This record gives sequence, structure tokens and C-alpha cells, in this order.
Amino acid sequence: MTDQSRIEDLRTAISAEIAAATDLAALDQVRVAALGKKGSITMLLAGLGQMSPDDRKVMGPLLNGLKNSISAEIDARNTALRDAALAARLASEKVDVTLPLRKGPVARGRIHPISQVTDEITAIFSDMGFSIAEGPDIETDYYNFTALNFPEGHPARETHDTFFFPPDENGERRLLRTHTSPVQIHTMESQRPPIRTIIPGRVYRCDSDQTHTPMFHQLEGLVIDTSSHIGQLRWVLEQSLAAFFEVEHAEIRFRPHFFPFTEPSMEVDVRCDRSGEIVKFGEGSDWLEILGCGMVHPNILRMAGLDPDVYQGFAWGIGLDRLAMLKYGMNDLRAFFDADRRWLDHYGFRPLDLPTLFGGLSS
Ligand code: 2NL
Repeated sequence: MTDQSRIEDLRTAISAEIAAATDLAALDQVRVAALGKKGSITMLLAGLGQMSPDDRKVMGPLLNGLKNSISAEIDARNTALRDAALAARLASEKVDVTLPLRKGPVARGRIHPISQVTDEITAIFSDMGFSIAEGPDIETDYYNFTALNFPEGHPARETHDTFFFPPDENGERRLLRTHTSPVQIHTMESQRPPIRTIIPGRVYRCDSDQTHTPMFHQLEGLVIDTSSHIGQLRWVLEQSLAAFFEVEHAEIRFRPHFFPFTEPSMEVDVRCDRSGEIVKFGEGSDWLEILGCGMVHPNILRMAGLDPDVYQGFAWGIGLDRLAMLKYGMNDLRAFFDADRRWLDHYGFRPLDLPTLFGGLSS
């Protein structure tokens, strides 16, 4: 075999390796094996020094030609592989700008019906000049019961109905508030009349069945002034119920009742029509119990530092969960607390459709 054909065989072998390299790392291995410090072509070139001048004259050009052409082949393959890699990346990262936009949180998110109803009632009472107050879910026995004229031994003070925490080092048991009334006591203690406030919030009772959940939502209202009276209470309730149910007129009737914190105490029914699928308010010959109310008990005013011979007040309490069910036609209370996206997609409200009196509460 001549030197020339040995060089051609080597060229053919390296060329095949170059063609077989499918990525840049593999191609670099071929380059090192041929042209690196100990590469096959490098070693042959190094052998030129030991040759006779005649042999060197023949082999020198042949080997240098081999080196140059393999170098050029590697460069060409390198360029081709880079181009292919770039083309693949461009293809895989292609963005179709004609696709519709994915909806953001503002478009996809939904406001829970309880939040919606709270916002609606807040808008109604803000318009009437009421302020909105909030307070802690964890309360003391004093603010939840004593200051509200619950006598010692009242059934609501039993562990049976109320979630109590273990007693602290002074033997005092904190509890989860069973109504929002403690916030009204804090309000009476911290500001002078006239007071016109509503308090929405979570309340807790040891109760769980088809129509009761251990946590539910209440909204209470409190008005205290030197001449507050039942006629004003009736007007406030009728106006706010008509606004809430988005009807011209909401006729109500008072039935005598008992609450420890009011005297006299009344339960309130609202006129409605229950002959169809959904309850219609402001018409019909039926009555639906909707809330409880009364004139603030003098003991409560006294305990809060207000003279009952100077000040009088009225208060009411209403369940927000049932109110939401009545207005928006939901029949299972427990679905409120399931956190089921499908339910919320159906019954929830769009976050930017804020309820206002001028823009419509629920439109
Ligand atoms: C209901 C209706 C009611 C009140 C809550 C109240 C608060 C203070 C003083 C007097 Cl600080 N009253 N709130 C009044 C009447 C009814 O809630 O059905 N409750 C069980």
C-alpha cells in the first residue's frame, strides 16, 4: 500500500466520522482525535522530522493537504450543525401571535356570593350614612355574653353551643364569638353617640346539619342617639330590604320575640310570593322571617357607660348566608364552604362588577 493510499484511507475514515457526528460535542471528539495534540494527523505531521528529505518532500504536502481539507470539513460540519440547532430551537419556540389571549385572574376569578352580598349591603348602608366596623373573631366571655345582658347560666353560655378555648392561667376562657354584637360593645365604648354602624362578620356556633354550619355570617346594625325610636328602626329595615332585593317596596311586619340584648325584641317578616320556583319580595300574600331586632336594652347602655335616660338605641341582626341564598337562588348552604371551582364559576360574581347604588347592585 502506497503512502498516498494510506492517507486517502485515513481521509475517508475521518470524513465518515465527521458525517456521523450528529451534535457539536461528537464533532469536537472527532476533531480532537484527528487534529488534537495526540491526534492521528498531528502525529503523522510530527513524523515528518524523522523522514529523509526526499520522503519529506512527498509526504509534507500530502499530510498538510490532508490536515487542511479535514479542518475545512470539520468547520463546514460545525456550521451545518449550528444552523440545524438554531432552526430546531426557532421551530420549538415559535409563538403563534394569532392565538387568543389566556384570561388573567381578573377575568377568571370570581367573588363569592357572601362577599358580594356583604358588599351590596355595605353600599346600601354607606349611602344611608352608616359606618362599617369590624372586630376580632376571638372574644372574651364579657364581650360576647356579659356586656350583652346574658344572665349567668343562660343556655348560650354552655359549651354545648359555643366554641370555648381552654382556660388561661387566670381561669378565663376565650371563645369564638357567637354573634357580631361584641363589636358593637367595642364601638359604644370607644365612640360617643350618635352611632350609626353596621358590622358584617363571621360567627361560630357548635351546630352542623343541613341548614347549619359551624361558621356562618352575620350582619348587625346599631343606632344610638338621644331620640332613636322604633319608627326609625322600621324605616331603616324597610328601605334597606327594598334596596337589597332591588324592589320598589318591601313591606315588613314585627312579631314580638325575646332577645337578652333588646327590649322590646321583635322578629321581622317580609312580604313575599312563594308560589313560584323562586321567592319574590315586595309582592304576594306570604311572609318570610328574615331578621331579629329591637330597642337596645338599658342594661347594655349602662354597662357601656351610656346613660339610658339620655340615650336610646335600636339594633338588628341578620344572617348573610340565608340572605345570599334567597337573593341568588341557591338551595344548599353547605356548598358555600366547599371551595368548588365549578360552583363558584356558576354562582360567583365578576371582580370588577362592584355593587354600587348608582351602577346597580347585582347587574
Ligand atoms: C338574631 C338577631 C339581633 C341584635 C341582634 C344587638 C347588639 C347590641 C345591643 C342590642 Cl350591642 N342588640 N344586636 C339585636 C336584636 C337582634 O340579632 O336573630 N339574633 C339571634
